[in-house]
Amino acid sequence: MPALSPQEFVSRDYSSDLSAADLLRAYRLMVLSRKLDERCWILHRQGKIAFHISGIGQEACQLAAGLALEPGKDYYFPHYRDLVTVLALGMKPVDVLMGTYGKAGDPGSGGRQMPNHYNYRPANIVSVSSPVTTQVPQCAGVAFAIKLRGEDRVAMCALGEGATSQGDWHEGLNWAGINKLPFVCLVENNNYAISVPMDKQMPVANVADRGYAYGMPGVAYDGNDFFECYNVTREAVERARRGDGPTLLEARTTRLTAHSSDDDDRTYRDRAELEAQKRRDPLPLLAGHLQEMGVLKPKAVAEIEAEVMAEIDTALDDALRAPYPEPEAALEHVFAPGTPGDRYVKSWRVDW
Ligand SMILES: Cc1ncc(C[n+]2csc(CCOP(=O)(O)OP(=O)(O)O)c2C)c(N)n1
Ligand SMILES: [Mg+2]
Repeated sequence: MPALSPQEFVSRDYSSDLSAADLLRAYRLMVLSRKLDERCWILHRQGKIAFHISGIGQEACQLAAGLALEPGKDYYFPHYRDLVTVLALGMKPVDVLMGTYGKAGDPGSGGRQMPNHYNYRPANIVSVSSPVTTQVPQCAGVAFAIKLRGEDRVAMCALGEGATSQGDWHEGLNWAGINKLPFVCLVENNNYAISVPMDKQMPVANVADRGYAYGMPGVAYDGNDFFECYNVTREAVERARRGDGPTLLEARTTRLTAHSSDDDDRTYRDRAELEAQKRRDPLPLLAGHLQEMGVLKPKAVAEIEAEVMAEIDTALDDALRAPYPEPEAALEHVFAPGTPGDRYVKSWRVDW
């Protein structure tokens, strides 16, 4: 069964719900994410941070997810590229940078997680795990609990198209389909799993073609067009809220950087392809759209950029000044308090 198009899936123009102020907030979030992401690349190249993995080029589908969910009510299981999603759900640049620097103020893990393993309890953002796709059965499990408890919540997870080759993806979608769960799976298809292109990852043309096999609609859409992304993502979230069951979303998007700070994509990626993809960069596309609508004035572009750069500078100063965790903190949260494992770990004498 081929993937549905946005025209076949979306019942109304949800983007018309967004006021001028909402659209300016969305644009500001996308600029904030882009500039923070670029700053992390610079910090890495200066030898000041250990690792970075980027969302640059994929922000439109990510931002749409962040705006379609209700922070603190719905659950989000992010992909490591989802910087703008977590900012839209309420994380601040300083929270992100605390994680990047492994500081005690890292909101979810207190500095235990790798950079870009986003987690934030106030917005029900459940931590990324390094083995890809573990978030999918976790998300289906949370969606199952939501359904059993009769709660008005939606659980959404995001991942790359390469990660759909893992067994966890098939198991999670199957469970969501069997139980008609309030579950949305967002596949950010950037056509590469590190260096491996899409046609070596799966025998079908679209990830979304597989939705039919799990009893849910699969929708393929332009993941770089914010308005299309918002309409499709809102429809999937509304469907889940109404009790109509899960949806598989496939945002066709572009990774405008190497896989990570530790990858050199010149060894496997044609430069002409990358140059062509830069013409579909979601940030200038959104700016152009908002300017045509008269929502974004030319003067505001520079003002927003200056504001965002100042916010990042302050966040970086705050993260750098913040304390590291105490070494003993590494022994916390390993086992539940009072269990034999906990007593064993606490009995260790460690000469830090
Ligand atoms: C289970 C597992 N296998 C391999 C890896 C190494 N790895 C990290 S990211 C990645 C590529 C994932 O590609 P995709 O799902 O398309 O996401 P993208 O990075 O393109 O956004 C791989 C193979 C891992 N983290 N976990
Ligand atoms: Mg990919």
